[in-house]
Amino acid sequence: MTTTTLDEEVERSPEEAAFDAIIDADSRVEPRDWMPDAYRKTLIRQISQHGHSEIIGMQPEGNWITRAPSLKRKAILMAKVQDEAGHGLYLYSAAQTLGITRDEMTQQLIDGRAKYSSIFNYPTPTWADMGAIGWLVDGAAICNQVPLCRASYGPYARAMIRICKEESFHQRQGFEILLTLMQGTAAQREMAQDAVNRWYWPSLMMFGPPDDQSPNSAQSMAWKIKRFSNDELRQRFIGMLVPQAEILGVTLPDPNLRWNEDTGRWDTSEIDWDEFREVLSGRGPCNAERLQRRRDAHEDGAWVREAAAEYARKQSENAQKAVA
Ligand code: FAQ
Repeated sequence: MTTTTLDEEVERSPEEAAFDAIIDADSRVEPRDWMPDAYRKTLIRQISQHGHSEIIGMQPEGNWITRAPSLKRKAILMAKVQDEAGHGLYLYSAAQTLGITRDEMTQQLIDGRAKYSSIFNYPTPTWADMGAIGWLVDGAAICNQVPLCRASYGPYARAMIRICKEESFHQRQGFEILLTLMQGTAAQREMAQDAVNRWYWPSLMMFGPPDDQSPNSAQSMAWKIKRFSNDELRQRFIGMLVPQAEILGVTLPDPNLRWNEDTGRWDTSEIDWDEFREVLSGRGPCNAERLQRRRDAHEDGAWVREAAAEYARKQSENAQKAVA
């Protein structure tokens, strides 16, 4: 917390006091401002993980671009996957303002040292998975990310505004895919329900561990990076899904799901946190495949990076000659 005792007040440097004042006033910290090392580190961790999630997150849907059931669906899916690449780039740019380079972040990802969202380690065997990803995964992303538009770090908060607008479109296209399937044949309805069954629990895990096992939450909330706890947002997400599931005609795969008037919360079955930990430690259904694909793409793109660097070198050489 930025609240301090009198003794601490005396010891605070002018820079620390200025930083605390920005946080207390709900204003924005900008790259030029002094900030505590731990604040900088936490932001680099969260923003780079978030950027990696967008980049790895292109793969499960990229898998369906060549097999989308119509030209219109294909065009929409391509646009969505391209949006995700764009989100990755805004986020990497925001992280770069904190002093880490894009190369360092990429290296951490392809070496397997960086985390990315657990959700992208699950397979996409049917077209209905495109609907379930849009509805559930983008839905969870919006719930988690709208409050990040008010994060205390300016470049992150501003990147999130545009990202959230695009995620809303993504969520609606997923909902519409599922709605179309649910209004189709019995086999299509079954395919939609099966996808919802497979993505529901992993989408709840996207919000992170329960509050009492979330080591970063308290400090991130004190710094106003996170505005709500993992469990609060998970509850909000369930509340959003319940009426939408009814409109779709799908069943959320939790027999214990019900609104509890006394607690003012949704009662649910226990989330399988062992599965979450397995996925985080690299042993999810698709972890190895996702990382290998990212490594291959990086190696295959080496010639593009070399050509761009050479072009930039020539441009700057020409500019210098023109000045001389
Ligand atoms: N997966 O103490 P906390 C998207 C890690 S983008 C993997 O609670 P924190 C768009 C956490 O990093 C989806 N790791 O941590 C899209 C920490 O590890 P560390 C990504 C997870 O940071 C849609 C440790 O566990 N969104 O979907 C996960 O306070 C469709 C302890 O956890 C963001 O990144 C997880 N699910 O809260 C793209 C949003 N949960 O670093 C394509 C921004 C936790 O200490 C298709 N991030 N961990 O070793 C956040 O809001 C936060 O970082 C949380 C975690 C809420 C994810």
